[in-house]
Formats: sequence, structure tokens, C-alpha cells
Amino acid sequence: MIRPTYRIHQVAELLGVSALRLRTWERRYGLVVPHRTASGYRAYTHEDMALLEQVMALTEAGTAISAVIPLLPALRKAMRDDGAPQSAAAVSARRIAAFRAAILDAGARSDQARAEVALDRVFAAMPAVEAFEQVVVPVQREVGARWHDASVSVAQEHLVTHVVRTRLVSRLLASPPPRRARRVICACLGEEAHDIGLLGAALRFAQARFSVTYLGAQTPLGDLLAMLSQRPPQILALSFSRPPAPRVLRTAMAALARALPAKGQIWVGGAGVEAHPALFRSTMAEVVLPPEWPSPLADPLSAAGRGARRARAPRPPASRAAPPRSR
Ligand code: B12
Repeated sequence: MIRPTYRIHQVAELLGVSALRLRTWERRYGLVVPHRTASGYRAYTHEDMALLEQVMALTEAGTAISAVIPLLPALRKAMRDDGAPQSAAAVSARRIAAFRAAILDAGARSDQARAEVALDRVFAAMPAVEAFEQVVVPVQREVGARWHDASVSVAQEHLVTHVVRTRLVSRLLASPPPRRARRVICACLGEEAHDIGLLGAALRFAQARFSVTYLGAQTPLGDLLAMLSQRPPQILALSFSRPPAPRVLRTAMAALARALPAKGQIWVGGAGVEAHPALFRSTMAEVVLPPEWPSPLADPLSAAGRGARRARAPRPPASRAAPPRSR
């Protein structure tokens, strides 16, 4: 198996620590002595990076590096015992900022390999849903802002979005198997080409042990209606970066609601919904405004655990109207 390794400048960038400090720690304390390539470059492994991350968390919390050294054997043992990614709460704000900066920098340099390394580090460090919320969403929005002021080209935006998208799709494929017959169809209607937010929602549904049918961008309304009749889901999840014209939206949503089974629900999210919640509520859809995620998306990891013990149909919060049920 080929094990990916990182050069010292990549480690420095990803962890938000200078290369000089890494060399000093290595020379003075023998703290992470990486392998060397045939040409003599330092080649850090995932394990080296993980250990350095732990060390940095301690030094950032105020522990002197000399006091961290005696802890190294225990840190190494803890890493062997528990290889699972930490929660975002355990990853410092500084590291999260460094992750975001590394991806944006890779985009600015048009360096796809670098963007891939940076995103792989993010998903190795945090559970997928948290990596999405803490890193992917702000990065995509920043790319949009830079694209808007012309400091990022469309090609560079495509590069970052492609790398992000492939990672999200692979996380979706690696989700735990669905536990019960709860199915969600995720789609963007009509001309809507933005599907990264939808992928994030799909990840949440998958973590909550839904069976996810992911259709992605630009799904024709007629085809979606046909699919709903052919294989009805419990939830239809739609993402809108902008709202369609109100009349078009209401007509489409009414047709979709009629095509769903009696207890079916339509959940809508995306920047277009966040900007015009009243319009979407008037269609009787369940409006999702992060960070207020309705159950079971609020905490997909614990929802997965609960799902194993007892079946419970997802419900919109009591204050919100359910979608129309009549045909
Ligand atoms: C990448 C991108 C593209 C890519 C999309 C590729 C893809 N596969 O997604 C491409 C190149 C196709 C594209 C095209 C266009 N884009 Co564009 N794009 C972006 C960009 C940079 C990032 C989008 C993104 O990934 N956002 C991050 C996601 C994760 O955020 P989010 O959708 O808000 O999701 C959050 C929540 O809303 C929620 N959520 C989202 N969906 C759902 C669904 C459900 C069910 C739930 C529960 C939750 C949920 O989850 C997330 C948080 O947890 C944005 C910038 C931005 N600010 O977003 C511009 C942006 C959205 N694009 C914009 C524009 C103008 C366009 C174009 C019109 C450009 C053009 N002239 O052609 C076209 C329109 C294409 C079309 N027909 O839709 C504008 C929109 C302005 C507006 N509101 O009108 C933006 C804001 C850029 C800008 N600063 O001006 N774009």
C-alpha cells in the first residue's frame, strides 16, 4: 500500500506552525523525526502529523514543549488505541483557520495536489459533518467572495469546488449502512447548479442512517415527480442558492407535495432559503436554517446511535407547519 507523506512546508502550512520550529523540535527534543526521501527531504506520515497535532494542542493550551516531551509515549499509545478523528471541539480554532487558509492558498496557486492534501488532512482530523461545517462551508463562501472581487478566477473556483466535491462524495459513500427503511431523495431543482450544500445535507442524512438517493444539481421537475411516484421517499430534500420566482416555486412545491406519500415531507435549505424563509414557509416546506438543524440532522452521530435502539419518524419542530399531505 502506498502511504501518503508530506513535505515539511506542507506540514507547516497545514498545522499552522513554522518549518523552523518543526526543525528545532526535531533537533532539540527528537520530537517527530520523519523518514527521509532518497533525495534527503523530510517525509512526514499521517501518524507523524497526528502526533504533531496533539503536541500543538498541548502547547497552544499553555504546556511548555519541554513538559510535553515526557508525555510523548502516552500520546503515541492513545493514538494507537483510538485512531478515530477527533470532534471539531478538540481541534483548535487556530488549526481550523490553518486548514481553511491552506485550501484557499492551494486554490490561489492553482495547485490541485496541494488542495487535495489539505482537504484530506481536514477529513482525517474531524468527523465529516464537522469538517463540512467548520471548513468546507466557510472556504466555499470565501472562494465565492474572492471570485466576486475577481481575486479568484472561475478556473480556481472550479479546482477547489472539484476537490471539495470529490471528498464529500467519497465520505457519503463511506457512510454507515442505513439502519431502517427511511429514505431521502436529495436534489437541486431545474437550473440550480450549486450542490455542495446539498451534499453536506446528504452527509447528515447518511450519518443519521437514512438511505440517501442523491440526484445532485439541475434535476428536471418532471423527472423528479416521476421518481417520487415510482419510489417514494419519506423526505425530499431540496437545495436553493437563489429562490425561483414565487409562482414557479409554489407550483413546483405543490406538485412535489402531491407526489409524496401521505407522511412525506419536503425539507428545503441553501442560501436562497436563508435569504427568503417566509417565501419557502408559504409553500409548507420544512425550512432548514443552519445552525438550527431539525432532528435527526441536529446531531447525526448520536441520531445514528438512537436509531439503532428505537425507530422514530423524523418530525418538523412543532412550531413549523408540515408539508401538505392531500393529493
Ligand atoms: C461553487 C460555486 C458555483 C459552482 C457550483 C458547483 C457545485 N457543484 O456546487 C458553479 C460554477 C456551477 C456556479 C455557477 C453559478 N454561480 Co455560483 N457559486 C459558487 C460558490 C463559490 C460556492 C457555492 C458553495 O459551495 N457554497 C457553500 C455551501 C455549502 O453553502 P450553502 O449552499 O449556503 O449551504 C449551507 C446551508 O445553506 C445548508 N444547506 C444548503 N443546501 C441545503 C439543503 C438542505 C435540504 C438542507 C437541510 C441544508 C442545506 O448547508 C450549508 C451549511 O450547513 C458560491 C459562493 C457562496 N457564497 O456560496 C457562488 C454563488 C452561489 N454563485 C453565484 C452565481 C451568481 C453563480 C452563477 C449565476 C454565475 C454565472 N454567471 O454563471 C452560476 C449559476 C449557475 C446555476 N444555474 O445555478 C452567486 C449567487 C448570488 C445570488 N445569490 O444570486 C454566489 C453567491 C457567488 C457570489 N459571491 O456572487 N457557482
